[in-house]
Amino acid sequence: MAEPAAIIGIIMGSRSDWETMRHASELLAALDVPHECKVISAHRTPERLYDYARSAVSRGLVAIIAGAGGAAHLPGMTASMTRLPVFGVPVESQALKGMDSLLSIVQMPAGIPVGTLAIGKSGAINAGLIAAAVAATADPALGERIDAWRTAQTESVPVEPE
Ligand code: RP5
Repeated sequence: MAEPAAIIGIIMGSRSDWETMRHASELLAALDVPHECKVISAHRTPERLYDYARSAVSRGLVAIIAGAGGAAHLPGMTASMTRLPVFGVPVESQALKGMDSLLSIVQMPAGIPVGTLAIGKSGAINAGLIAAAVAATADPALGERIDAWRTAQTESVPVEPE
């Protein structure tokens, strides 16, 4: 049977971002959300970015997760070319530990929003959860899977530290 069409796009500025961004993908897979993962650099492949962002609505995506590090223009440039919600994940950089990525992504000018998550793995997981929550507004069964995921998380927290 054919794979269902992706409704969430995960894009990242480099293959080196995959170690962080795979956590968003794994979260969406756990919730059975059809998604796609692409390497698209705002600086190195600007035309690939243009084509991706411009076609996102017509291809049926409902949200985009964009992860990048350093001079992290990918989320903002993506948001400038689509009305879809864009969630930015600052990837931890070697030189500045992701503070550069965070500030590059979070300080958008009024009018072009990027929902900015935490630096690194936590941000990638939460980006997956937020994107899934967006998709769940039109998919009650997905909403129930998110509720179940949250319940399992709550039940996994021990009362005692040892
Ligand atoms: C950014 O530059 C990417 O998002 C990545 O986090 C960083 C370094 O990229 P590579 O030099 O590892 O390809 O554009």
